[in-house]
Amino acid sequence: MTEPSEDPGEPAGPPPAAPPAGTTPRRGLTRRRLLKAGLIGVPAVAAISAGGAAWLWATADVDTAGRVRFVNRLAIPPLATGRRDGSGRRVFELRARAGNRRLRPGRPTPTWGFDDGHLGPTLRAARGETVVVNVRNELAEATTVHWHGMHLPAVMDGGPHQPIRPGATWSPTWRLDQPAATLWYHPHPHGRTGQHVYRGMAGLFIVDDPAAGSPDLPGRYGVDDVPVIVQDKNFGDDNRFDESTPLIGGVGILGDTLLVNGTVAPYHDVTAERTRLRLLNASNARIYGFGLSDGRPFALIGTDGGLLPAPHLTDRVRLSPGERAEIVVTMRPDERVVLRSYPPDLGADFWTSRVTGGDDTMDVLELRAAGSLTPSPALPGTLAEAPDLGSAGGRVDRGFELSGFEINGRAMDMSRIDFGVGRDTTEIWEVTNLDVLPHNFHVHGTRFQVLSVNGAAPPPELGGWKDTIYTPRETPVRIAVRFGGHADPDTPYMFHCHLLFHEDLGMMGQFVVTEPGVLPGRPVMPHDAGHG
Ligand SMILES: [Cu+2]
Repeated sequence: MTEPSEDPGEPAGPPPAAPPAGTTPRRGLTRRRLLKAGLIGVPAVAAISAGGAAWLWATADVDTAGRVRFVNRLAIPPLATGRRDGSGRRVFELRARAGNRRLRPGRPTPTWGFDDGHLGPTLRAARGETVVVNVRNELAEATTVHWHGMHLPAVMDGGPHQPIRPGATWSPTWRLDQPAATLWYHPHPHGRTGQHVYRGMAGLFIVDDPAAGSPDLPGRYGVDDVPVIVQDKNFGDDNRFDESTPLIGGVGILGDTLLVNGTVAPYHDVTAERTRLRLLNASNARIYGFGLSDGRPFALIGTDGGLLPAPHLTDRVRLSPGERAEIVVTMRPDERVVLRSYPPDLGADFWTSRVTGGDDTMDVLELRAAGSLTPSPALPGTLAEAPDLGSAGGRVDRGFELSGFEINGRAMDMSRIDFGVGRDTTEIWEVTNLDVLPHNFHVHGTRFQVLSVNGAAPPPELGGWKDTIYTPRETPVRIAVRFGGHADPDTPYMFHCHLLFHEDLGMMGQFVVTEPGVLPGRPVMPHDAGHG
């Protein structure tokens, strides 16, 4: 546990006082400096001397455990429930724009985001509703807004084929038809996703499903139902985000400072016995192994696509970029406990793990329980129906090999549709990471059931709906993917590695959903689809 520190109170309205820094990562010669020196990259590892390798080994990890003074109240993204239009549709407004945030003492940090210029509001709507989101781009370059985890027509998906030019407004609309889940939105411009997300463009989209007879779970937004959007940053001169991509590791930016909902060194005042945390890994490359600092177990209740069949009591949850987890933490009055990221099991060799964040320990968020806590009901024994798309051992319809920043030997080409799938069909896919490097795998416009991992039945944490899955090296992951009712032979959905550096390098492909017997068409290329 970290020593409690003075509570400076919530920063007043704009312009807020600079919050105390709070973080002092242990690191002598930073990895970042090494990388800027161009010393290392995975291919270069073999070329460096044994002594150099030992030195790099000793300096390549980050450890902030017990070193973060939690002095800043956790910001809660504003909740947006939109307005009703004349047709009964729920209408949201989002403005993509640049901003400034006082994240640390000294100068404000230039950021990007939605509405107030950093991150974005939490959009919330119910299954069965039709939503419209008017996204106005006030940035100086084109961007897109992708609805990660949403089931919707490909033209509404917000991938690289739906750029929003500066000054333009894009108004996708779709009917929400999927179980309650914690989804999110972020830019997806071709080749620039990493930069836009790193600057701060990300927000939650919570789907409710009142008709499903929602189980009795903590549900007071920002009180005992708390968004936890985790991003890692490096700060450079004048408190600017350091956007330089290290050569070491081969996964892109790994930051030494965590922001939760845009807050450095955050704490949250806990006022109920049970608190639900909606964890989102909105980082470019970092993979987290979330746990609690005193080792207490917590209940994992939901993953990417919705609630698990039943709560899973555990003390760790691994999240790769794009993945979400909902956990419920039980506390007693006056307790303090830290949500911490422990070295995640990457399934990688020692060196790769070392240089891709696999040995890093980082304090995330301190939970501070009040002297008396509102009683919370016990967790229900069952939460949702288990996915039922298939079982392991059947035929594999399609295989995906992740290797060399390509999928099946091909890099992303916006004008090439890799394959078509039939509307209202289910396919079994097998995804295998053949690289030394960590990758994961995300499919747009749908959700999937994990059938097996390396031939074995999936562990409980993979027993619910997913849309993004970590793919350890040489470990075939078999998934059953359902393609719903939105057919469009010319507008593709994406499948890709969600490590944004890899995605931007082209580790992505495109598929279309077609009516039975209809062949894939040709994508209509947007004028400004190229690199900005
Ligand atoms: Cu990757």
